[in-house]
Amino acid sequence: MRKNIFSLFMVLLFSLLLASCGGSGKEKAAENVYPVIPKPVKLEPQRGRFLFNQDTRILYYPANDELKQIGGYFSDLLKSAAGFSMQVVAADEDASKPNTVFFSLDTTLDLNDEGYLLDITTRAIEVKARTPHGVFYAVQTLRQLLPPQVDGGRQVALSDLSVPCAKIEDQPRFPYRGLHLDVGRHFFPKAFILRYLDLMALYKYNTFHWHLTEDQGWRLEIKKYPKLTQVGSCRKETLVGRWRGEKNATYDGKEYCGYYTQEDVKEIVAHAKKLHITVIPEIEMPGHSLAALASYPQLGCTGGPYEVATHWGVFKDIYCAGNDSTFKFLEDVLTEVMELFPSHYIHIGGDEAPKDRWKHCPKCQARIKAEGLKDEHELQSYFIRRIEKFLNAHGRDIIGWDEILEGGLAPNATVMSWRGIKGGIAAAKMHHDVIMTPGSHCYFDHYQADPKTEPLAIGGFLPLEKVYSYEPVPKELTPEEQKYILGAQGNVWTEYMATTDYVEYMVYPRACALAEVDWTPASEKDYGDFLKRLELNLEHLKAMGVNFRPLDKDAANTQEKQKEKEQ
Ligand code: TNX
Repeated sequence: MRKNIFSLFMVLLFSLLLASCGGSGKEKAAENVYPVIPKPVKLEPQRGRFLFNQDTRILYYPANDELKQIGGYFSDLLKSAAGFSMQVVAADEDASKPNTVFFSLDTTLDLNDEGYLLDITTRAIEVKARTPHGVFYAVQTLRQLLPPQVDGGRQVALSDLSVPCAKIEDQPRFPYRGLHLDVGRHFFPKAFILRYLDLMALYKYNTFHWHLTEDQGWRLEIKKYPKLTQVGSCRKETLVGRWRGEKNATYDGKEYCGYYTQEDVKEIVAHAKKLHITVIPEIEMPGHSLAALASYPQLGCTGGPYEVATHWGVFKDIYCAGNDSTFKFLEDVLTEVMELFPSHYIHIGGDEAPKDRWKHCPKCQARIKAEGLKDEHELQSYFIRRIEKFLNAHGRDIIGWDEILEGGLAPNATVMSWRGIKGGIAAAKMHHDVIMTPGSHCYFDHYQADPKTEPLAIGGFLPLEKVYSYEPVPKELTPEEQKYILGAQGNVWTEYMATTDYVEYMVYPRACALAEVDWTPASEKDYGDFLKRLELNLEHLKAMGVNFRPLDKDAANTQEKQKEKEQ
């Protein structure tokens, strides 16, 4: 009996001890939160935190300029919040030291080129990747694990300057993760473009599609054709409200101008490079070209005169395809574009080009005959192929909107599928690369809620959850064909976005959702979990003063409506 009581006592004591250890351990682990977006492929939470202090150093191995640069970038990120700069030093061996952030490259890792391993312990932070891209993305993950005030550059108490311990294995699902910006309809200053890129990097986007030319404005300095910016970068006024045809239009009577100098572009491209972002310029042809025609009327079929457009829509005056001087002009422009932009791809537009003028243009008709083309669609195809040949000869490839499929696809073109996913499917079946940007899920110019409760937008309805639900690989494709889907892109057309604040309101947090579509394996996606992470993650954007659309706005709207009903 006594023995029994003794063993019962021992068992009780032992289980109490166990429970208290396990309990406190769990609590400790539970203190750590990981609001990382896009969600890493694998994240094992660990107890404890790594604390940064004056003596924390960034070590990199091997001695590699890109790693050194990423170290400098990370040190700069922390500088104002920490009140000190971490030293960035080349390591003499491939081993981490206590109180260091250790970057190393290892080409034998079983990851893709943008993947990384991140091991955060109380002793040190270790980052391993095959290439510097992966190291850069590990730093973005660290950035999201740090207190949000760090992103705001505000001083943080040293005791708060820490990241939660974890073991992370991460890599992107798609190699193309894009965000676009139309600076033709509205022009945004260089400082905003730099900030747009900073935010893209935070969410691991790697491609900025910069839509630089439009009917309503030509925004890129071209030295050989100064009128493009002297004339083409200004419109005499702008439509007020929604476009409902000329009869119902009112204009603001204010001249609207803006363009980027080549120096601006160089700065933007260099900044993007540091953020591991490729800038793909878009020079629209043959449509959306009124600003160019207004500058050089001989480029159109009728010879003009033309005016830079003052309202939105699709215009009938486009580059003349019968005119050899059109191609000379475009080749000259593209030559300067290639000097400014090192990107492998140049986007040549190709969308929304009505064939009305070509039908009645003797030169275009003569071209159709001479080239043995069937119709104006084949003439568009001839146009794009000719430009493609020129760019291919200079080692570049073209991307075009899905209209470039009509009349025959240029041999090496990548297709951006925007009118739904049909174009993407057709192109992949023809073994052409595809970027998915269907209006249904990727158009950040569409409404995010009931239009009555939102600022004026172009139309549509694309709430956050719908963006999140997007699956870029169409079921219709075989596994072999699926490989042609390079990724998805969010498009930001700015007809109705006149201010940088409004652009941010439309892009965030929808761009956070699309970032996860592009990065995280489909099987790991979970909207509820995303929302929980997003709520915390948005504190980073708040700290940076980003005018994102608040998550509780829908709830607030519903409450408003409820109140109205009750009154
Ligand atoms: C269609 S998407 C366009 C743009 C407009 C946009 C508005 C595409 C290739 N062309 O010119 O701005 O719709 O949503």
